[in-house]
Amino acid sequence: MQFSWERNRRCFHLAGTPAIINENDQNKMPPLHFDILTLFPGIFEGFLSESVLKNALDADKLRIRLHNMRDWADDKHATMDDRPFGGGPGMVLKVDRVVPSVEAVQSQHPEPGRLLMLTPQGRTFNQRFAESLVEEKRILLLCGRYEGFDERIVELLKPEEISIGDYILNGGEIAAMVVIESVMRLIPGVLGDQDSNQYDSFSSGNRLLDCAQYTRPREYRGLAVPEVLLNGHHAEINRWRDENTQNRTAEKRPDLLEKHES
Ligand code: 6GU
Repeated sequence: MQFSWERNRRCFHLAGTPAIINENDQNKMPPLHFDILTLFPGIFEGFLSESVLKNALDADKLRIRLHNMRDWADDKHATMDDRPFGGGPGMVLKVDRVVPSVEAVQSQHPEPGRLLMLTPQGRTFNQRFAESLVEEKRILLLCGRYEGFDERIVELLKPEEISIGDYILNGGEIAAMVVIESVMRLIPGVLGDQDSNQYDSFSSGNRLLDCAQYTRPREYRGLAVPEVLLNGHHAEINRWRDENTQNRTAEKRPDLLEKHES
């Protein structure tokens, strides 16, 4: 991918040179496609142009289109928000701006994408949810700002409302990045080692924390690496790791053990 943003009229298109997809090649999955609707597309710039995500876009393992929601505001000030009826602090995203922008993006594709609205009111995002998203063809991420969305946006669009935790951010952009990064790791072939995400903490292969890891030097400031990891005895190493996983989880995240057992 050349990181010059192709400015279409309403969106930046970010993808590698589209690979020629051989329809007969059953092994080639069509790339997962994210549409992002935001008032601040620039927030995503560095995120999409570095490291694993850049490589995945270059390899056409996923495609991302960034849309500036403001492009659907037709008055000269491009007003996206307004004061809340009934008074109170903050501004509310306007239903007559947001709904047409979502509909326009959805209609760019033959089938609508799975619509996720990033909002602190949403259900908390987790690894299981990420695993369900990687099965999709298209996902539309709708990022809010200010005090929130006019409630009629939710009534009309019926999005899945997603939060990334119980704290307040200025908008949904960082949450959208969290969703994209956690999902793209699950796309086959994105990580170097095919299996390297399978046993990640919280994944369906491992609902517990990872075991402790060490690398050289063998001793640092009087702290030695556990002897068992140095002896090359794989059965013993695996036993130590299983035990370490249980102990670490019991100590740091006992709530995960309770869930694991039930
Ligand atoms: Cl998705 N949006 C905002 N504004 N704040 C949040 C959030 C989302 N998730 C946690 N806090």
